[in-house]
Amino acid sequence: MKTWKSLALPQLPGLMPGIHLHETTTQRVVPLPDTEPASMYVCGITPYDATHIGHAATYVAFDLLNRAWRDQDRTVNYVQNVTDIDDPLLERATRDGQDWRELALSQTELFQADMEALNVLAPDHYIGAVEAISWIVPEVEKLIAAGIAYSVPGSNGEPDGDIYFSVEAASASEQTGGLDSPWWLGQISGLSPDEMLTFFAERGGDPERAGKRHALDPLLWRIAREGEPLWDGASLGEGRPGWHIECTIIAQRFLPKPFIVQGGGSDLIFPHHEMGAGHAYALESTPMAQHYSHTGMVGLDGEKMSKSLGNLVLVSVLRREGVEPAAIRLAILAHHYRVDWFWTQELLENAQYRLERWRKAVQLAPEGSAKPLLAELRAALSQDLDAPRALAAVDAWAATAGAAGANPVVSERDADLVSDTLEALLGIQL
Ligand code: 5CA
Ligand code: ZN
Repeated sequence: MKTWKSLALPQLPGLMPGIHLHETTTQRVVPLPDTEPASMYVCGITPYDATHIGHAATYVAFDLLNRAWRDQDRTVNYVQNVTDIDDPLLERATRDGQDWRELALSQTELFQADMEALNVLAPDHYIGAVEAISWIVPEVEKLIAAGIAYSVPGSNGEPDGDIYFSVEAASASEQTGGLDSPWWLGQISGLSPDEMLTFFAERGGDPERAGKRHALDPLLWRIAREGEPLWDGASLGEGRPGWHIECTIIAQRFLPKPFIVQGGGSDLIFPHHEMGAGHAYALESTPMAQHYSHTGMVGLDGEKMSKSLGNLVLVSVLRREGVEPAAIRLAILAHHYRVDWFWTQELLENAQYRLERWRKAVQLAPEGSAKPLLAELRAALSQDLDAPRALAAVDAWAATAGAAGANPVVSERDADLVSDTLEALLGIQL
């Protein structure tokens, strides 16, 4: 699938130090490996509605990592999917009397325009689930042959032949260690069986489906139903893939095995990333990713912002209202990526004010001030992408640049380096 356009990154003197990132599995901030290429998969949108601030915050967070890696002069291989076939997309299309393909295409285009406006670097591979179906089918066939996937008989109006992943068959008999050991249920999320059941039911799973071997077994292949789109499934029969296997196969096809960072919002830890890791290990006997990283949830009016609840602040609507995208990005960056936070109008006003202050300050950049600021930003971002600390450093620098009574020598070179630093590391254009 075509992706969006990225601005060329300014070259900065020196390099970002070693990057440390929070690891969901161990709940610790740990150094990232420096193997080449730097590789990352971030779960993309399900395109049935427009990009809201929560989505944007997740992609801006991993954009900071992408920029940090590039500032280390690393080659980055960044893959993102688009879940352009799934139940919620079909339900919305049916509700609105729209063709599901048109809905997916129009919302994907809008997402790309939003990402471009927010100065999020484009992925190197942007892959739709539909594009991946012919790659998925033989992998599900392999899992069946290995006894790790099985067909469920029809019952209660469900047809014969849906294929499920057996979490018990795929699990290591002993829970041995960290991410470099065989997979078991709970390896990524650390959740209890009860917690898993709750999240599974809330997030697209079907614990009650009759005929499954284990309530938490996730769907790999949904056999065709009347009125639903279907694809050739070879020996599986016509149908469409389950959610987790799509991301697994796309990641495995375009990234090293294992790749470095699997990212997404914290709502994806379980079951999505847990099951994806299980599928990957079952197929390749190697872990999917070395590191799982998750962003906090953005909310509005006391609730998580979500398409299903409808409490949305849409990036495209703010843009249409004339809000500058850089201000939206700065409002996002004012929060550490791991915390949950709520969007308010005041946050946006503060961000606009901050942007103006920085723009004025850069006209007065004191000689010799840019390099220390660059070092501070690198230190902050290399420590778990600490954007609030980076923003505080720029604020402090801006305060000295504009300080009343101070009469520093204003330097154009420093102004240029500050602008380049903010653009390259924070994605903020002054
Ligand atoms: N297509 C799947 C992933 S394969 C999906 O979760 N799509 S989504 O459109 O629902 O979400 C897209 C990305 O935004 C995911 O990484 C998700 O974790 C993240 N996200 C969704 N809602 C929020 C929110 N309120 N705050 C922060 N991130 C969010
Ligand atoms: Zn995903």
